[in-house]
Amino acid sequence: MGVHLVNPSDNSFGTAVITPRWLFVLAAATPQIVGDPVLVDESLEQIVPESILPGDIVGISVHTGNALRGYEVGRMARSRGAWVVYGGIHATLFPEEAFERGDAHAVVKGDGDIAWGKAVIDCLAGKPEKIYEGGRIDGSQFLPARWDLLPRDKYMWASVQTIRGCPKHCSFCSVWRTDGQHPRQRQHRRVVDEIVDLRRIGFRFIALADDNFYPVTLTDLRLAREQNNVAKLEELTAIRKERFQLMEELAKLPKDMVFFTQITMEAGEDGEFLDAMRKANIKGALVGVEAVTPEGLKAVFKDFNYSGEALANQLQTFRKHGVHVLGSFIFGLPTDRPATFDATVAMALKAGVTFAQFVMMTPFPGTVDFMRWEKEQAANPTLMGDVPITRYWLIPTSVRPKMFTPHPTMSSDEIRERTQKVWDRFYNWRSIWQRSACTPTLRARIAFMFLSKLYRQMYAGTGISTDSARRKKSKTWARWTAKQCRKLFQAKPMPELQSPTWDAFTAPILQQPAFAGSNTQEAAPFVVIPKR
Ligand code: B12
Ligand code: SF4
Repeated sequence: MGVHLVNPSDNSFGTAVITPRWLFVLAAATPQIVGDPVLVDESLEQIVPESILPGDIVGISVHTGNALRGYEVGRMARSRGAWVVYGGIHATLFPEEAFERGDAHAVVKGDGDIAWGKAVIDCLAGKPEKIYEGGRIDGSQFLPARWDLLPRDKYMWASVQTIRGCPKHCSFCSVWRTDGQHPRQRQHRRVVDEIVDLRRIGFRFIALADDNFYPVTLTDLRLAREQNNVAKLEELTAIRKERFQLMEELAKLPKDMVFFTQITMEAGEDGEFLDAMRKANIKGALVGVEAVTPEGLKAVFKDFNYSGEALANQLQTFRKHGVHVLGSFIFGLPTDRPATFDATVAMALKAGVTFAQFVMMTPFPGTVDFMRWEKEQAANPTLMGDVPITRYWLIPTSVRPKMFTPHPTMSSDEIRERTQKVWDRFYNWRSIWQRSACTPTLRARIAFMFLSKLYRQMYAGTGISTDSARRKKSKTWARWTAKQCRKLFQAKPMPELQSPTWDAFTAPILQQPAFAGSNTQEAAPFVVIPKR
């Protein structure tokens, strides 16, 4: 009997940019009694059906974009006699779909760190429950990933989560609804221990897989002070203090380490925070710019962002403090007009963002936009075959439209074509060459240029492009380039690197125990053991 964890994907490139963290966290959550799980990341290579044997347990993670492929894998696994368990954001939001379309035996909703162990034990006993409520566990319960199971030559960046949840409420985003608005923060020592493990095996590029690395703004603190809300102020101050402690520890790690995270633009007002980021080697951050006009920002409930000249200044501030920005922009908002595309790319160039992504408006389940759209469609649903458009992820990718919600003035094709032109313009060789001046050496400059093209190309292969010839060419090109790029990210392993010696009085660490026996009905309670 073996356990397999599968990250489904229609696009396999042989090399991937970022490790899918859930795979290595669930590996840590797998009861020791069943041995090490087999990890299959289909963004590298697709699963080999013959590897699944009767009685095996197959855990599949689905987000909306890969749900259809996930269900295919689940049906295959069940037909081979395996137990099939789904988890991940999409399965959390649509558990019934995993049963109907993916032949599930069980679905874990929410966090899997604790619930997965129970599901495995129940499958072993031949009696899985249908639904496991994983809920939102506290930051202190997040399991460290099993990096010892990571294939060494496949990924460019590893991913480590430091915080989960976001206090904002953007209309296109599900994070605040599924992961909550209360930031769940991991203790800095646990984050650092994991990073040390990764540096030991030769990873120096780490994506901090956080929803929002800056959960407490200066405005939040000021408001709590003005309202004389002592409890709130203490809570916010403690969260902020923990962020600084983390950054202080990151700053002590080998100087060749590079971190990247996701953050709101508000951090641009907080020079102290940005300086701490720079010292901590957090060299870049994805900033959700979304729209460059006040109307656009209002449409997505993101009025806390700046527009116009103030926006350019705010983004430049990151750069001045040594933090590069990957600007993320959305096209297809109801307020967008043909002129918006040019204005956006002009702003991206003017604001000096180092990378940019231009995504097309997609109503993801669990978001305010999705609920609004579903309501509008209820009376007279648009169908594609027998699939309502509001279940677009069930439409085969070859015929799935690129946009789902009609725009008041532009057709989907127009938006797609204009978006593609914006990508082409931002990532033309000349612009990339100019931006590559931010790197210290010629080698780094060349690497920067390849990476920029790879980023654009991977997107063209899987995102906006509808032309299958272009998609195929993109994929072949991306596969080759990804392999070359990975070598640039590789570092010499440092097996001698030690974690800091932590203060014995900091909170103890929760670790998963060995499960007692195969007929255990309840997941054993987590034991508290001192670490180091
Ligand atoms: C880091 C991140 C990225 C990174 C890295 C992705 C990677 N390779 O790992 C980057 C920036 C590249 C990225 C890209 C995208 N992302 Co993203 N990303 C995240 C983020 C912030 C954290 C993911 C993470 O690593 N979490 C840490 C792990 C441990 O948590 P987890 O994955 O949730 O897994 C836990 C549980 O869900 C559960 N679980 C998960 N799988 C399984 C399976 C089983 C069997 C079980 C039992 C349990 C279980 O247990 C785990 C441990 O508790 C999430 C937000 C979030 N809070 O989830 C968005 C998120 C997943 N991304 C999202 C989106 C939309 C995207 C993009 C489409 C954005 C875009 N427009 O291009 C792309 C798609 C990329 C792709 N093809 O996968 C959405 C997905 C929405 C949806 N309904 O599908 C999310 C939820 C954010 C949002 N705005 O709503 N992303
Ligand atoms: S888009 Fe970013 S800022 Fe807005 S709710 Fe989601 S994680 Fe938070």
